[in-house]
Amino acid sequence: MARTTFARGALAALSAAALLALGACSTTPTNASGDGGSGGDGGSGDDLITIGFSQVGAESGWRAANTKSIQDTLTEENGFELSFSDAQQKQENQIQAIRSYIAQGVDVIAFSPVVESGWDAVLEEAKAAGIPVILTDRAVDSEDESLYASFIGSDFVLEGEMAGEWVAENFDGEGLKVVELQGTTGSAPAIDRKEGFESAIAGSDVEIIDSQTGNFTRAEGKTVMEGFLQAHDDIDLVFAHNDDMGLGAIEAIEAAGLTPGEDIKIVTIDAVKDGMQALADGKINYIVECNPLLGPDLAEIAKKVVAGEEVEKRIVVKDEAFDQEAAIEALPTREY
Ligand code: GZL
Repeated sequence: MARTTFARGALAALSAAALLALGACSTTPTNASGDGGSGGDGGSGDDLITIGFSQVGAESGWRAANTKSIQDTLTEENGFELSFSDAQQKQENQIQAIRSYIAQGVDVIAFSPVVESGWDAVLEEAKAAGIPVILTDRAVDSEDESLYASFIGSDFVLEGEMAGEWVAENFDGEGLKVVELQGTTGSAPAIDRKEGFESAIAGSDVEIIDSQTGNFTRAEGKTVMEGFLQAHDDIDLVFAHNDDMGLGAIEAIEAAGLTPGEDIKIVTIDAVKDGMQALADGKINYIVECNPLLGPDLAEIAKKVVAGEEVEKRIVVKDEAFDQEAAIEALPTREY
């Protein structure tokens, strides 16, 4: 299934063309290596796009794959000088990183906002400094869309709907009791996946009997699931907002002497390798993909933005879904 609004091959050709165009009208480099310099070529050649990227953290297999895609794509040979920071899932660290990129005078800033709210002030500072900002993966709830040039990411409401539709189609009429492991509180994927799942099960007799954040991590997903198992003796299914929390739930379910995928069904979102292996093994029952390979799209949009070209405000990454048979088939060639 086509993954994004760009076909992969066309994207590569466009990137090469953009790189040649940039070489012809080299951007005056700004020193993004953090030594406080401004102007000059920063010793990295004078036709590289300096880009500052603030990453959420390293909380999940999805995030590791997303970081690898960005770092493997935003390379000098592709025309970039990348400054990368890991915010350890703290908004204040992302704001600090964005301010440092502004001070360095990079050509473009990109980031995946850990939560939706609280970005207007720092985005206004970037705008005042004339530095375009690209959102990847997660959205911000800023009213003023001029604060960012483009947002590249999946449709999280649709992902929640795809998960809920599978549950309703397979279990409506059975009085199914569901517990929900939510992603990071206040994050776009947690808010939207919850919304989509609830809309898809509306009208069925599927009931969410408990819901709590596991912050997208395996450890916290396990801890919350242990609490659910102590509080409820009628859990039929776990809806986890990402594979990692689902994998933590598997550990808790097995420790309780139950069989994941059978005694308690599990539905997750991401489709990273560990989750797909659990699906192939029958411990997870259905996974909705959230493709993390955003590096090529980000590179293409960053080149266009720096070249002053119009870009799409919203680029929706296309996702698919997997049952056990599809997972077994996909695993051998899966990129992440
Ligand atoms: C989704 C991304 C989420 C993943 C989690 O685009 O923001 O964050 O679903 C990750 O695995 O931690």
